[in-house]
Amino acid sequence: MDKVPVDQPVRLTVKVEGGNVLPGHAGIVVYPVDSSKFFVVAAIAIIAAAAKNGAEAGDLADLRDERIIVRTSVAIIGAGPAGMFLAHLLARSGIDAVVLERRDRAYVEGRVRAGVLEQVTTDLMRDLGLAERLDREGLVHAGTQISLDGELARIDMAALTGGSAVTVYGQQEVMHDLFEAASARGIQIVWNAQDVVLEGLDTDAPVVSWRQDGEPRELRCDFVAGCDGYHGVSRASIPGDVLRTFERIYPFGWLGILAEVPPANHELIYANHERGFALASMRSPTRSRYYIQCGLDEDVMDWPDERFWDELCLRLGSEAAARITRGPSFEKSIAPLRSFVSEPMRWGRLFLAGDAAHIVPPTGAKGMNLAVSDVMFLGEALVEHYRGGSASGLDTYSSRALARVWKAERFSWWFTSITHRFPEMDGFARRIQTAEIEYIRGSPAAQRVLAENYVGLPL
Ligand code: RFL
Ligand code: PHB
Repeated sequence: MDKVPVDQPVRLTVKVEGGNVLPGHAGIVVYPVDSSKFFVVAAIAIIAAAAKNGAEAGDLADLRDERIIVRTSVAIIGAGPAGMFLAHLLARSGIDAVVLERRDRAYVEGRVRAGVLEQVTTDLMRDLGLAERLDREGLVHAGTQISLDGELARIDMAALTGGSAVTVYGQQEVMHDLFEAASARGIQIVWNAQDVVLEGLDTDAPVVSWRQDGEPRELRCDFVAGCDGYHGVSRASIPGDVLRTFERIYPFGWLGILAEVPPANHELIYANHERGFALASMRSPTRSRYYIQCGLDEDVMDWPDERFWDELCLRLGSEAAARITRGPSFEKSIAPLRSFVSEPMRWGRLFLAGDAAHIVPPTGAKGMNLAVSDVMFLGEALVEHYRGGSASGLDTYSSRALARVWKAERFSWWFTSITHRFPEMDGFARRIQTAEIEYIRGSPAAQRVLAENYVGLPL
């Protein structure tokens, strides 16, 4: 009995003879780590070790304290967009994977984050059979508006990029679709996995351990995909002398609200105003998402709805403000802005993907889309490894992913720098900024550069 699928507590029995294990009498209780299926391959090894220590049939009760050891091909840390898209990519190719998530499903699905999906992301959702609701409810945007001190100009992204567009569909909806399909497809997710520790990453037998309801658990695997976001454990498991990090912290944040009111405009408006940046976005024809640049030390409590609406209207200018419908916000939060990249994105058998490896300021709407392109590269490399035994995709993963990451970092940094008010900004800096936006408005070439980055560069 080498591989045992476990749906519920199961008693395996084996006979111990002269330190060897034969089908027979000794017992071990194996608990599932989650309600989903696990393959327990190490039970015999535990019993064999105990037998060598003199244990006999019927004498193995203390083995219940042993770690439950399960085995999979790829351990995925984190059930955010990176982890879940990778889980689906691997499942489609029949590669075993287990996703370990620190929080519960409601928490992950409830996080209000991204809103704009690149074509690469929507194409992948279609390819994975996850796009039924996206195709029904997603709002395809062929253009976007840039406002300078209240004066609007449209960038026709589709015309400038040969027909590419972005789709407004909230990250919460994406996560919902990923989780629903995961249950239907038997993708294993362990929720509430506490104190995850990664070991043996520089060997060919990595081990992931964690606590489940206080009980120790262990997962042996061939590879670990570190998809656990900026604050996760994966990047921190890479030795400091291997990792190089690059960072810009911006001296402001975004105060964002969600309100059940129709959007001001059918396309997004990115506004540069002398009082600071503002963004008019949406989630649906009846739900709006608005942001304003704010100080890092500000408190949402100091921003009652009326103050927010007043400031938003000022920054968007009278033309857009006239179309704003005010209403009570049901979500209000402040997010800091950061550019961050860690290199390399691979160490031994650990592969970082998404926010675990890099962060962009949200201005370019790139964070989740980059997480998706990372795992497309990684998924392809893992499939190549398991199908043909070739390691070349795994070997080039880091450089391939980083090449796209840095271009998105550049774009997000640049778009942030031309649309936000910086504390040290003097007259010269402000005039350079307005000249840059005026140049974009007047130059199809400049518009095209913006558009092709915004809709997403090719893989
Ligand atoms: P996530 O989403 O942070 O998921 C990581 C998961 O790992 C879990 N985790 C652990 N699990 C086990 N053990 C541990 N030790 C763990 N530590 C952490 C976490 O609980 C979590 O579930 O990373 P991922 O998958 O790389 O996805 C990244 C995206 O979520 C992020 O880049 C985007 O939300 C960024 N973003 C946007 N991206 C876009 O592409 N388009 C947008 O329009 C866009 N707008 C935004 C955004 C992010 C924003 N905020 C709040 C940062 C707007 C905002 C305001
Ligand atoms: C959003 O709708 O949340 C959103 C849209 C565009 C961005 C960032 C966030 O650039």
